[in-house]
Amino acid sequence: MTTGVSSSLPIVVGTAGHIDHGKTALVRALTGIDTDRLAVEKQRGITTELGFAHLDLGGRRVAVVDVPGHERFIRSMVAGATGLDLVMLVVAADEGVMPQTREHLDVCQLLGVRRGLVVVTKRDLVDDDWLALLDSELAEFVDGGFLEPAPRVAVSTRTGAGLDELRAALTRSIDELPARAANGVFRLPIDRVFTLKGFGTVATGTIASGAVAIGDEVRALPRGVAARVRGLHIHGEAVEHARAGQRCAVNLGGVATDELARGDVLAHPGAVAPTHVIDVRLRHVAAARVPLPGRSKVLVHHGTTQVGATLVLVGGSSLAPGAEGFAQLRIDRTTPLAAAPGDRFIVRGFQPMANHGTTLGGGEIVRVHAAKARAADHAAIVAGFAAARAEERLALEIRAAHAAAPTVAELVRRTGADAAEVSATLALLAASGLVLSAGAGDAAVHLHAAVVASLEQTVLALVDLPREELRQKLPTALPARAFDAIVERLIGRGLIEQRGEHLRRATITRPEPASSALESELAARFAAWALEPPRPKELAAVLARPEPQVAQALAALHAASLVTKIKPDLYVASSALATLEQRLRAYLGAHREITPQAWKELTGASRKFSIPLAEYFDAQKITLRVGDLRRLR
Ligand SMILES: Nc1nc2c(ncn2[C@@H]2O[C@H](COP(=O)(O)OP(=O)(O)OP(=O)(O)O)[C@@H](O)[C@H]2O)c(=O)[nH]1
Ligand SMILES: [Mg+2]
Repeated sequence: MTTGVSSSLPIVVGTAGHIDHGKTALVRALTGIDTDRLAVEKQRGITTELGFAHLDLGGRRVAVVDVPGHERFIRSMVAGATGLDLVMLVVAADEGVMPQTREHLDVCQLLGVRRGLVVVTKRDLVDDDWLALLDSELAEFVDGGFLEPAPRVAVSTRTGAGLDELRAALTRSIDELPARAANGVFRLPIDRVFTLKGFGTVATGTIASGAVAIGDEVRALPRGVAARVRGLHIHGEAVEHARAGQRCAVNLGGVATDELARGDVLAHPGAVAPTHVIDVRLRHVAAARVPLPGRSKVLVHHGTTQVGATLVLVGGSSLAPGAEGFAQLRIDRTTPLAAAPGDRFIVRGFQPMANHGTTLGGGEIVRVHAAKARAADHAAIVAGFAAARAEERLALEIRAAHAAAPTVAELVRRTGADAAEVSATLALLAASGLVLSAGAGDAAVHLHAAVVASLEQTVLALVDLPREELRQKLPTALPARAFDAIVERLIGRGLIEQRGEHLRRATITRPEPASSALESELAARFAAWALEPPRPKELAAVLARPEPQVAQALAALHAASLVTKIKPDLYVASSALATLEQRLRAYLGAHREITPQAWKELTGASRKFSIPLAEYFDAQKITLRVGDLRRLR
């Protein structure tokens, strides 16, 4: 309709709100497009499926998604709200806040939508006094949520009142949107599949992460149906490639329309592995009447799909309304999710709550392909992953794999980061001594320093043996090239030697390795010791190296900020300290203060270490000591 549109922004604006409050009428008034296409929608005057349009504002084009308000179609609403940049929460002037106004606002909040506007519709039906009253009700309603600072605009699609003001407010909000990251592996959750005459199979959706180009091989997950990208369209215009945040139509070759369905996720072959066991950070909606039990059957909404799952709380036996905690989603076997850490999700129950529908909560995925939460320390492990920055999280994944040293491709499937990002982070971790890489290129495998240290001890304890026999005594998961790397390191350090096929303890002592080798070994040891390292004066004995060299290496690590000085005779790995700080902040965010006992549990360390660590955070002005307790400063 409009010509001269200079660019398509990767921005999606969506509606939300109670049934019949005027969402579709608003989209039509703004875009000129009637998104209620289906006969049933026209007959009954309600929206049953997602509607798609586009909006031209200030010479730019953005995508618009219209969602149904009826409680029965909440599945479509959640699919539509996933990945929105901006939501227009629609409230009819004559009815005010209704159950799905609340539920939809909660869904948007839980899905991580951070910007929006409140649009009061049907303003022709009420007078100014009523409108003023409603506005104060709405101010209270959005108080404390992401819409608190959002503009509120009253419009009528009957008279056209307020529409110019709304367009101006939308333009301003779009200008202020932060740029969206386009990194990560390509994933496109499909929201529609249809056949287009002359083209064949077409699937549409908003790209959740990464990028895709014409000619790419793709798979529709979870079933892995193969297809090839023949064409790409954004807002009806043919393009060569498309990236995260863009709504696009993908023309697929080699696949029939009925082999695909809404809820499938398009991805590049091997880049995404559907997962059943997912660790999450979960918020229970404040509108709930009762705490969430330790274990319940739920429906999980992720991307454009809805699957059955068992929700198991981790580190607690119930979750109060409005509270946040860790949990595990055990997805039904037949419907694994093409999920990645950082994805958002919603969980719903089967009993509608008064005034709110069935949305129980939602949150963020912490870890995919997780181990079943049985071990007592599972909560601490999940908390560690949740608090970790990108490099630390990769190191934690590698550590969790133990001897089954993962390849880059496996780490891509666990993190959702693409191969280039994973390789760059691995290079940093290898340089800091936290990770040992063995082999080259795609076949290279990666071991955590803590695992390397324990495997080295095992090897040293097992020599003298033929090399192959020794390898068979190590964990079967250990790849041969990782075993070779460990043996070579021990030979390089002069601790063992190979005679024919036999590995045995070294008989001749070699000159000490260069200081840089000692530094990386020390860094790896510190990372493995985490919060409970030996004292500096014990290090020389532990490493079996001359004291002056060890002191020099420690000083070098300190200068490089790889270790932090807690007090003169206590240094700890900076990465472990950063993780502890994040866990401390999270704890104090939730509990206001921490007791000595809770602190000891949080650190997982003995008093010998937990006390100086607490004093360190006091000295850093992160915590304030009040008697026995500590608070955030
Ligand atoms: N008087 C008046 N009526 C309106 C206005 N906007 C919408 N309506 C009427 O409200 C009814 C519902 O409008 P829709 O746009 O279909 O509502 P909706 O929010 O999309 O409904 P669902 O998609 O089913 O949740 C229709 O009869 C519209 O004509 C308005 O500004 N003034
Ligand atoms: Mg509608």
